[in-house]
Amino acid sequence: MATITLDVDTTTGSHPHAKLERWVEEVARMCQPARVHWCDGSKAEYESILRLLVLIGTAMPLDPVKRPNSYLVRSDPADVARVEDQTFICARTKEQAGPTNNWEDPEKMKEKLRGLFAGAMAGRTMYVIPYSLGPIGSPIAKIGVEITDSPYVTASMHIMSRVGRHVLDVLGPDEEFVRGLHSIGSPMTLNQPNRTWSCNAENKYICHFPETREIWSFGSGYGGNALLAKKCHALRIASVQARDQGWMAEHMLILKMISPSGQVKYMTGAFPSACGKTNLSMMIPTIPGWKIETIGDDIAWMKFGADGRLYAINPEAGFFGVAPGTNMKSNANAMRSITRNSVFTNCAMTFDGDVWWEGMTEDEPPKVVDWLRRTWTPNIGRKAAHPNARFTVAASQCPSIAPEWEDPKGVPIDAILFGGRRAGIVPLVTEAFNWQHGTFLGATVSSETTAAITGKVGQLRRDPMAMLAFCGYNMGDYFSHWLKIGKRADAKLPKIFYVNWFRQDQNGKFLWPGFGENSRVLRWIFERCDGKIHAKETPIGRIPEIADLDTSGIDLKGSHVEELLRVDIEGWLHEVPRIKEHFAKFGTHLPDGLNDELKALEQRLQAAQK
Ligand code: O2Y
Ligand code: MN
Repeated sequence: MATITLDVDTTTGSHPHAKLERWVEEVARMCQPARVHWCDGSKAEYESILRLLVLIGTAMPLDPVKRPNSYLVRSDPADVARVEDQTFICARTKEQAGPTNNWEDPEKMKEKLRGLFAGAMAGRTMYVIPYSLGPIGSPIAKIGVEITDSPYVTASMHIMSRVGRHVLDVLGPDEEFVRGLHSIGSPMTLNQPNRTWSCNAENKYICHFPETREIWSFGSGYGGNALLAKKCHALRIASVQARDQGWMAEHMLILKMISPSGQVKYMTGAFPSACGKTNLSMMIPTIPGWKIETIGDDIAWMKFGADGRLYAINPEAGFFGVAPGTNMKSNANAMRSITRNSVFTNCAMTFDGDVWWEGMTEDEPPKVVDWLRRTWTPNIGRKAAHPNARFTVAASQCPSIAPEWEDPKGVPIDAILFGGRRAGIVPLVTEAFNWQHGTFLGATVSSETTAAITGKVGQLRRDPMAMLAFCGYNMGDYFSHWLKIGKRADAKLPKIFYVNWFRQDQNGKFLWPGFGENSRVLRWIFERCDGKIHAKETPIGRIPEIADLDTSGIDLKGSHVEELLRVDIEGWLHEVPRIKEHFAKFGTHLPDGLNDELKALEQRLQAAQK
């Protein structure tokens, strides 16, 4: 085996975390790296990893005046996004993984993975990254350790989570931590061609072992496949921990809304991809006197406090946002966050050493280098940036970040929002009658696909609670967990709402202006939480009275507002069998409460039709 440098405190002898140390040794024996580096999370460490990435051609420093301390990384075209068809939940039985996950027997999968990982890190450095999801020491936070042979992943983990020795200081010898093992699956051998991004495109496996709280990821170095703290730990494994321990791990933004009189409400929101979740979390309201601050843009962990309220933390420390479409109109706070200390992946590069992507500027630049390093000019017939190009930046750099975003006790949630992209029938905003009805709304979340995600436009995809790709167990049981949360005797639960910014007129034009104007809808939600305003009871839920939706100062026809809030009874009756079909997938795991809600909806609609 190669010589291993255990970069630990040799003055005090061996590492105090014997279990962790044993696991690291076991992995090193299997993967045969040239060296082992224990990450301390320091700035110097981050800088030295980036120097290395520049040296090997993976990263390019951007112009230090235009974009100080920032880099552009270009991946292999075969490694540009999460691979859902190669993502597995290796629970003991297929039924435990449920109908929406790929499943493989844990022992069989481990055997395959052991074969793939054997010698996979030869010639490379194996980084050991202890991280905390959530503020260190928070009662809601959890600890994980990722082992990876990718310096890009290590640098990204520095931004996206809280990394370093201080994490180990709070990890007791018997405390549970999630083990994440990652390799790009490309050992360095003699005569190997010099690649700036190595991966193993033919053998990608993103595997979760919920019983043992393990993640094994092979072959990809990109995003959600490789930064194991994010989707793999903070959602798939955490959702299982949350089920077992009575809390919630959700694919939700967290925002704080402040009224002109200084009253505060905290809201979480779950939206499928391409619905503007990051933009909403950093939104600048257009209604005078109102403010939005950001707690998180992607994941929320919620636990009951002693007062019976649900308290949320953002387990992450950074944003890994989609670059294309991000601009000063859609998300000024994101644009201001990424002016420095940022890593960009698969964006285009301008000739003066900055990054560019479609939609970033009103006018397209005359010429850039595209993400595949080719010259790009407008009208060339292809994109300059990859549609899944990303920015990675510390949350602390966001101008709208709330001062309490790292409060260890979390923030008390007043409202939970669900939403999707629907051209018809789903009103601008609907309030659930109660928690069970809200769970039903979440379980039926649907969105019409955009070209950026699937290449197919307008197909309806059900994405319950926006967790379809991220629930680490049977989704039917996940619905039951939601209902169980609502049955806690002393619970003071958030209200649940469903929003749709994407309703269109007969000509396919959006009826609602979106972006900062969405604050008008959040204001109605805010005031409903206070019980200050009345809402109209309809068969699908509670809807604003037209007069209560603040549309002052926007150019919106009265007929458009009516259409945005119209409950299309015939359209909803047509929706019912589609929901039945969706629910049928979960078989006996579908909780009765959701079937009851569906029946009650149908009856209310039929009564309204008469
Ligand atoms: O394609 C990837 O690897 C990134 S996916 C992602 C990144 C940040 C936030 N959300 C997502 C997602 O797919 O929901
Ligand atoms: Mn996400």
